Amino acid sequence: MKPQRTAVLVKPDGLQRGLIGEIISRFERKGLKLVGMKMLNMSDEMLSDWYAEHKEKSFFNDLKAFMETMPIVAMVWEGIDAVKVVRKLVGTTLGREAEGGSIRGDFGMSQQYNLIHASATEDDAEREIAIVFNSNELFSYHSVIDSVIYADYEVK
Ligand code: FUP
Repeated sequence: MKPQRTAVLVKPDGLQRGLIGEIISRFERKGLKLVGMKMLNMSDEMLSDWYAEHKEKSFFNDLKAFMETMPIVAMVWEGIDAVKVVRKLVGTTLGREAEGGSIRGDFGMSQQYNLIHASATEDDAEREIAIVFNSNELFSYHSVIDSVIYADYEVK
């Protein structure tokens, strides 16, 4: 099975709440590999591309304005089925209904202030990664713990 890459943003509320370390730690403990990370202010143009599927929605401008209030932390995580795995760790959109044990379920109450974004599909992941990262900002490296994270047959 080929590892996938998926995009994560810790949003302005996650930054304010001091949850960056907690979030990174959850993904690390799961066995995912960090292959890119940066802090940036997302421009209106970047956000319009990022949230293109919500362009016609009533909350689109509000959401963009919120995302522009301060820097966000963007990351790319790698692993087998990483898109699905990260979405599960993140939890459903509305914090107050998200499953306990998930990031939104453990730390959030809101729909807009839901702390974190994670790519919904492999195509979204590819598109979103390209919005924020240049190819020389993404890394491929051997992780010494891979041999205890996956069985040999899973990574062949
Ligand atoms: P998710 O994939 O769980 O991040 O959520 P969606 O793609 O459905 O929504 C994208 C972002 O829009 C969410 F993070 C929160 C925000 N949103 C609102 O602010 N209001 C809404 O009514 C729905 C979504």
